[in-house]
Amino acid sequence: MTDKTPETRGLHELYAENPEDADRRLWDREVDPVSRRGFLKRSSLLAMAAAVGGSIPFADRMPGGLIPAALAQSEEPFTLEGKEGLTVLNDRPINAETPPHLLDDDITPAKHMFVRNNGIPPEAEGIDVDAWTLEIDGESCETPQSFTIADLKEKFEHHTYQLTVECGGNGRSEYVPSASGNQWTTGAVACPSFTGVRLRDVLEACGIKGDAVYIGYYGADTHVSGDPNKDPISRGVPMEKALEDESLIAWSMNGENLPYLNGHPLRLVCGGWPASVSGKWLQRIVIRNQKHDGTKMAPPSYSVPKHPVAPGTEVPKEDFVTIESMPVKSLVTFPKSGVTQNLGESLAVRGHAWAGDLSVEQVQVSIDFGATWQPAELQPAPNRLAWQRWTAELEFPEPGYYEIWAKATDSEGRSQPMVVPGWNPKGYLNNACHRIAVQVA
Ligand SMILES: Nc1nc2c(c(=O)[nH]1)N[C@H]1C(S)=C(S)[C@@H](COP(=O)(O)O)O[C@H]1N2
Ligand SMILES: [Mo]
Repeated sequence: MTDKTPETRGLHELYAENPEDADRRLWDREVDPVSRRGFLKRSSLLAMAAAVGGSIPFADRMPGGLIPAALAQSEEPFTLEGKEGLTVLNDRPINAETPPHLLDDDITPAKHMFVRNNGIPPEAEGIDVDAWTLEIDGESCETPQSFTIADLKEKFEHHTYQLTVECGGNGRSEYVPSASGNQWTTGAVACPSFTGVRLRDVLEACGIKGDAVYIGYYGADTHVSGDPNKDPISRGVPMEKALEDESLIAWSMNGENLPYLNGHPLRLVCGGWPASVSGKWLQRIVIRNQKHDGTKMAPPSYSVPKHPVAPGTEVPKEDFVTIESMPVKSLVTFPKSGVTQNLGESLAVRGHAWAGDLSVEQVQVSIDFGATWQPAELQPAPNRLAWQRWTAELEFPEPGYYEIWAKATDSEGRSQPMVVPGWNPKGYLNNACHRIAVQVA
């Protein structure tokens, strides 16, 4: 791992002494998370240092809530490097989602791909692409091997797929009682084009023993506590998913290096499943003879109750199942919610729909709060596990306030619910219909 900068060492020491107190002293600040400009609620020192343009030697003496003058006196809103227009939900660690109208592109540009970090990313300056290695081992690996990125590029065939990656907690903010975790609305989803080698080809080159059932990943990010023995996250997928054509070890997104916050220089991408299985800053993959037992594999992480439960129910660990394929879902990406439309003119509406491992069979739209539905035009996916474009032309009968609702149905006949679906303790899998507002004048 890369060396820690002085300011992170300060933070880690504070955590070691008294995590609660360190948290309160450094991060808890009652700043309105929406209107705050410049500085962020519970900012991490790394983000703060990046924002002010250098390390902060006396960071541990900064009063909680202090907005660095470098930011307070700046007209520029706080931005994440390489990201534009994202809503930052949290920055310890950094988590940011994309407003729906910025997801309108067929292929999500890097600047609009959401960021979900469970830990502290490896320091950007410390990432040496030429020296980066990927270890393949685990009890069900016949011949453990280590590959540089150049080895991967040279030894295996390259493949490019557009892949939908959606955080399992996308939509969490709508659950009542609320679930802890990032309060994603609709923007923890993206569908960029990834290039890399097939996970299958690399695993097969190392030999998969007959008893293999699962793979697990490890990344170069570190636990927020600073404890080097803890992983921020280490998840994986069953062998069948790992061996699919579209499961990639990728170095490139949309023809460029992966963005730093999205896992540069190497990441796993298993489209259609909770994006938490797509390990970033990928350093090691283990082939397991049992279900992977890394951090955030055990319930309640990325798990839902086996059977529906009443909102607020406490669910025993043994009653959970791990989330696999994500449910059918769609977004209205054009126009932006709140537009004004002239009466008598038709409105071109569009968006995307996706359905985990399945394809989308139909998208319907409604302008009368779901009383009647009309079919949208639906394009096939460019490849399996990529979202599908839908379009519709809508006419409005009279002036006033309308909502456009969109509803997708998957290839097995399951549709999106109009209301928030089955409550679960961690607020996963909210695939309720997306809607936007239109004023017709
Ligand atoms: N190493 C590592 N990989 C990770 C994570 C992480 O925190 N560390 N977060 C996971 C989760 S929960 C999600 S939703 C996706 C987010 O990918 P993105 O930040 O590129 O959008 O990465 C996954 N892979
Ligand atoms: Mo996630």
